[in-house]
Amino acid sequence: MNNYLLNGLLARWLSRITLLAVFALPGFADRPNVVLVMSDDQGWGQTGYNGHPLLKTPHLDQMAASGIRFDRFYAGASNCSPTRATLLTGRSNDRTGVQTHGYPLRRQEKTIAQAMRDAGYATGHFGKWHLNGLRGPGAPIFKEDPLHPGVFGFDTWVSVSNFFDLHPVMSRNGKFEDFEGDSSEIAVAEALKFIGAQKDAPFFTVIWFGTPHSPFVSFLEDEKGFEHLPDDQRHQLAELVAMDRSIGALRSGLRDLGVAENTVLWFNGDNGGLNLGDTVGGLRGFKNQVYEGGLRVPGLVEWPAGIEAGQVTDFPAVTMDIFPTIGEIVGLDKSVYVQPLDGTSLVSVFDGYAGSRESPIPFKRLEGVALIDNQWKIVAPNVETGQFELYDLVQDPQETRDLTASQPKQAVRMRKLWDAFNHSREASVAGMDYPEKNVRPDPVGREDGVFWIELPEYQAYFEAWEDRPEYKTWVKRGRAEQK
Ligand SMILES: [Ca+2]
Repeated sequence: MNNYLLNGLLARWLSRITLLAVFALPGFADRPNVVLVMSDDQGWGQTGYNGHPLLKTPHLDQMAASGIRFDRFYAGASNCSPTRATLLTGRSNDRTGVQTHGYPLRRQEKTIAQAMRDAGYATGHFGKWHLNGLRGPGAPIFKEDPLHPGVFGFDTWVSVSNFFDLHPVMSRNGKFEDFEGDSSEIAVAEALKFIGAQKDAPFFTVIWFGTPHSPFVSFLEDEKGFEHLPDDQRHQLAELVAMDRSIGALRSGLRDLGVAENTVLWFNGDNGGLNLGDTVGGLRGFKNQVYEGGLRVPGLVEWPAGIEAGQVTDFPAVTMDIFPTIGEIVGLDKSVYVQPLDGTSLVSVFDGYAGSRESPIPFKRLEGVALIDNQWKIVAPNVETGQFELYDLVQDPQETRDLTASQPKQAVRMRKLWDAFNHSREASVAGMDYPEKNVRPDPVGREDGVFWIELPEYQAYFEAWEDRPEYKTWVKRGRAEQK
């Protein structure tokens, strides 16, 4: 390490110690607040700061300039529910029971929300949940649902089971409520209400947007500049314009409430972009694939009191890192995690660490697997075939040259890392990480997901919802299946 870097680190450590000394007063009132925000299907290339040719995201760009921007931030999996599970637990998704979208999170897992609630934080979830084993478009969640956000540590929630769009019906701690407006702006407004109500406790707030996931529905005024595009692309980008505006509302809302300075605001995507125009910034592959385009997503962290502005890093980071990072910042006990964790704390990266990552990042969703160890990546699009590919992501970020034959030592080393993870993953799948050393059947009939239209409690709403654009075809389908 050179002297310059050492002095820089020392200065930051000293300022952090000062910060801690100032904040080490009785009680927890000055511990940092945390707001975790996640978009739904936003590709790595779909931000202004990353050079999208048409889309402007001034608020995400400002957030990037005010904190640290991760140019190699990965979703923990290539689609929705699995990534959500990795974020809440710090563990690769298969370990948690969430093998693909629509699978429920096991109640034997321990979540960041439970840990924060137990540490004295007010906890809130706003938006898309998708961890209660329900498939189909986002429906409001019943208070009797055995896997609602409250079960996993969120005391306050305004949530839907899956993606949601304009003018949604959502569930406020189990009470159904109609909303008017853009889904991202609604989620942010509800989150800010929750944050503003916290007078004594620090807050842990999770905002999971339904944007820019299908159906692609947007306000006409947000389509400016995209008029020449096909309908789906035009609406998808317009949804992102509204989402970016909601990021602006969130950042200014935190400032207006006087809490922005000591709030960790984290933004990232939940999986790679769709095959829908310019979404992945030239990377290979799309959502549901384990090439970079399916996994690499926007990733930004802003925390004025703890992160120097204007940093850009190519340190490979992943949604599994969020729990251990917040755990280090807040000082959570190691007992809050189910082991093994796959994530690692990024606090040193926030402080300017530019070295390599110690632990590799594993990915597995159904038959698609990959493992990243700094510049190296092995990929098996279908692990059943036993065929792995090897890429050097620094020399070849587009994954065009399989180096398995020309770099046999690396290929063997990476394969060993994968095999070691896979062995450990199999033990987790069998329940060996839990005190009972097995998997509790959990809960009735939802182990691999169920469409909500099949459940009697939702069928009771068919008449009320049959004209809602987001449910129309689903209600029809549900009635056809009932016959
Ligand atoms: Ca998604």
